[in-house]
Amino acid sequence: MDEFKLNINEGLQEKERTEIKSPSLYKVYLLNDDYTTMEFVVHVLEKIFHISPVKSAQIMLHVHKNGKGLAGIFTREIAETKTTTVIELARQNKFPLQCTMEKE
Ligand code: TYC
Repeated sequence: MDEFKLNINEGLQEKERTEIKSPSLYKVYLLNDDYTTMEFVVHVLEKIFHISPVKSAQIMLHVHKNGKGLAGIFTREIAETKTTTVIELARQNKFPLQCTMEKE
């Protein structure tokens, strides 16, 4: 990104330079609860976050033991969509699973 910023402003006067900002990133977390099944959480990690079955099981167990775990890091709109999709899918399946996002 830094190299790109240098290139597009190459040869321009300070007042002519374009300000280029990298998008802010957001961490998406799954939270533990006593009712959502382990199988459903693994399914969510595989299908919504495109994480392998082995890694999904590891993340699910981390959340189960520690209360919270990172599912992924995304730009704002993608993080919002993933968070909403997790909660909708959980409610359709009558699970209280919670998903939150935090600015990095
Ligand atoms: N604690 C749940 C159980 O014992 C499993 C679980 C894991 C639930 C991770 C939510 O984000 C979660 N069935």
